Amino acid sequence: ASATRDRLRIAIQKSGRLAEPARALLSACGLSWRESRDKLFCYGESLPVDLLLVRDDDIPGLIADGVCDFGVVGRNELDEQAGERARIGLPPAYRELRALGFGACRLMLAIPESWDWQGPAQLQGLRIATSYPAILANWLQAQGVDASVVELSGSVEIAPKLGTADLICDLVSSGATLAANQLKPVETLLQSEAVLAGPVREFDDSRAGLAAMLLRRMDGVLKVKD
Ligand code: PRT
Ligand code: ZN
Repeated sequence: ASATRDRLRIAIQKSGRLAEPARALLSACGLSWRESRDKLFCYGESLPVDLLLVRDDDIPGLIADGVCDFGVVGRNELDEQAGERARIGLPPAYRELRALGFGACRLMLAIPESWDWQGPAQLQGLRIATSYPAILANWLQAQGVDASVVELSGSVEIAPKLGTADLICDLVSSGATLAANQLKPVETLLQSEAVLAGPVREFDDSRAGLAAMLLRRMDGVLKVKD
């Protein structure tokens, strides 16, 4: 549970694919910040809305712990950590509030180019490398397939070549990375994009009004972009 606060805190990626578009969106909502020297915390000037610049992986946990109120993060990361929480019996601690229209990609199964794809039943008994073990395990269960999930934090696409897995489950945008590794995409597990994530419960302090205003402005900005 988060302590009472009178300023909103939004976590965004410090650097990476979502960093610039997240800032641009929040700027378009009328927010501005005084840059701090360490650049991890940006103090809101136009409104009492501060930024925390972090790794994308940390954003769901920061909201769950009440350290931040909102976050801009890929749906893939949010769903993965929600699945992980559910697996260990924790209640939902954040939810997707808005889809933001940037950072689009798909979480896909990809197999060696030389294979014929006959459907999920073909995965029985195989090893699948991924950085999204919870989403993959849920999908396999829904398909009624028993395959082993090999969790890797990076360079998932070279696992088949190294022999550590038979196929992979990874994010794809252009598909160039798969092609460069002689892999082909065959199934989409998740359609992802950057989302605004927020707490499950309503605010009961002055953040409530600020949050409502921010969402209203964001809806205006997102509508103009369509
Ligand atoms: O440092 P930090 O932990 O914050 O950053 P990160 O390296 O974990 O994340 P980053 O910046 O790479 O990605 C942030 C988010 O961008 C992801 O969680 C996704 O929601 C989204 N996104 C959109 C992508 C891609 N597109 C994407 N193409 N994330 C990763 N990729 C990878 C893909 O897996 C492949 O390896 O980029 C490579 C190029 O993709 P292709 O298909 O164009 O070749
Ligand atoms: Zn990351």
